[in-house]
Amino acid sequence: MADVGKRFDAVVVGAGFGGMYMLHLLHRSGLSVRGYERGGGVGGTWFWNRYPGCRCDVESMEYSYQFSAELQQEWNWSERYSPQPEILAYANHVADKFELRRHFRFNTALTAAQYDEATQTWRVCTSEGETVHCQYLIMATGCLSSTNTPDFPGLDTFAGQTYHTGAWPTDGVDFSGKTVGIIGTGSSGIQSIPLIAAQARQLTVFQRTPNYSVPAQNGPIDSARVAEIKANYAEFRVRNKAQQAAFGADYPRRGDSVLEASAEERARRFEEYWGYGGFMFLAAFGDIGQDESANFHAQEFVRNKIRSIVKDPRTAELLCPDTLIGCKRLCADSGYYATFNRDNVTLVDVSEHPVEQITPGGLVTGGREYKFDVIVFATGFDAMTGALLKPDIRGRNNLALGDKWHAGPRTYLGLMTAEFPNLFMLTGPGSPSVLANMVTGVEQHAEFVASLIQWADAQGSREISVAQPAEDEWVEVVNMRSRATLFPRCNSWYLGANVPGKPRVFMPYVGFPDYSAKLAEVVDNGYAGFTTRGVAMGQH
Ligand code: NA7
Repeated sequence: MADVGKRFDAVVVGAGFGGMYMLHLLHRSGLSVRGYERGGGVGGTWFWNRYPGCRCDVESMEYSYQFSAELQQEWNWSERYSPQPEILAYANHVADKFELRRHFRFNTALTAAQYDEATQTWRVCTSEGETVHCQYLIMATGCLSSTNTPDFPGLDTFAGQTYHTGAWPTDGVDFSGKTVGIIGTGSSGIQSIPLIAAQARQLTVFQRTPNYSVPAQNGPIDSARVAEIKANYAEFRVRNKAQQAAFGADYPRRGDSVLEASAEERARRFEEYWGYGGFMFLAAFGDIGQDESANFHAQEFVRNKIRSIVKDPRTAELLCPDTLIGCKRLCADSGYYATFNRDNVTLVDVSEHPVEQITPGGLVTGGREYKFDVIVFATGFDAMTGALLKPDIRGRNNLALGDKWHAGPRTYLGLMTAEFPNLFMLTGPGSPSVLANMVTGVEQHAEFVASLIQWADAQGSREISVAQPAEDEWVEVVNMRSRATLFPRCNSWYLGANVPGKPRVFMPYVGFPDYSAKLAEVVDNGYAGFTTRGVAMGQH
């Protein structure tokens, strides 16, 4: 039965890695906590993204919780990069081990939340008709959880099946004997295309912008390496947290300039890093992310790889990006480019002639209709702000979060936004979030929020908020850091560029170690930038 009027110390929204750990910490510290999750189970991203080939682009030994040494030791990964089913199994294992499920209401989304100044609590409404009150509201709703399906005319008229990679059916999809169209060649498209191609009768890929992809070089996990890491997991974690993106500590990030290297050394180094696989390709030289001419050499290497893999020269050229490499998130694949050598795969460039219409039989682009049994949308997400702005969240003076953020998100540390007391975000815009190992990021935020709540509680405070100047300064810091990189120079979802009408603001904070140092400094200075207020005790 739906709860109406019940009161909790805290409500946590989302049962992904962030929400599960946040709930665990708050419950352990003695607070009454209710969790809401719109999915039917735990796992967040890994609950929804069940498309074929879905796997993490951070290595298995790194993409996991570090708060429990026992958990770290007992769990065994089978591949260097974990496939989605294994990560989902891990999330379920964590939920069982720490008895988290009983605190969550599943298949229940947050629809609205309103702050009540008089009681210093949030009134929270859900899709299932629950209305509860809580002191603290914590949005652990993920950075890539609100799917983006472009508003194609005729979308509802299609007679076949449509699927979005980010909301894949629990039972999977059988493409055998089917004629399939897929729109989108970001990470989800690049991971799923080889597997769909292997099953479908015919696959047509609609590409608006080619993306750079480096082979993941995935395979069975190296058991000797696992033993080595497990023998000293804590130190491994410390090494990783000292990295810009909080992963990849054990393979050298080279600091020298590609521009100063000889042609032979450039070729040798890029080949070595291509062979190692994944994101580390960008660490082959120190200036790929900073300098456009340096970046060009890395681009050329990948373009030449594409040309050497893809047999049809016209298709190869269409697959070659001409943008900065690493500016959009680099993709890690298993056999993506070679898939275009298959007889049953066709690439259609929609950069000049967009998808005009979905018809009952398929879709139209460039004045031609393509017929399909199934259309897959690998069209990405309303990243970072989408899930926060979906519910109607209102702070002081009935201010809507959407109105406050009409020109882009504004936060202090990616954790809170002024005028919305007692509302926290985990890995919100303005924190390293998607530019770092997400599990490390959510753990850091959950621990920070739990400590801040305890600290405020110890002072008799019932309200935590952010001082406006602290937020304004932080927004400037985030902007300044992104301007020192090449990130703002392309149309990525980091900037909201993939969603029509979304304000163009670079959302993540660049650099996990500096961010961690900032959090430590804030704590050392008595949670500088945050303010507390108590009903009984008056102003602090
Ligand atoms: P992405 O990386 O945002 O990719 C979405 C793709 O869909 C991208 O190729 C887009 O082209 C394409 N797209 C979006 N709208 C359209 C329309 N209207 N017509 C044609 N093509 C379109 O999302 P993913 O799910 O692949 O990956 C997201 C992250 O998840 C990834 O970075 C990893 O961190 C995990 P565009 O490039 O915008 O021209």
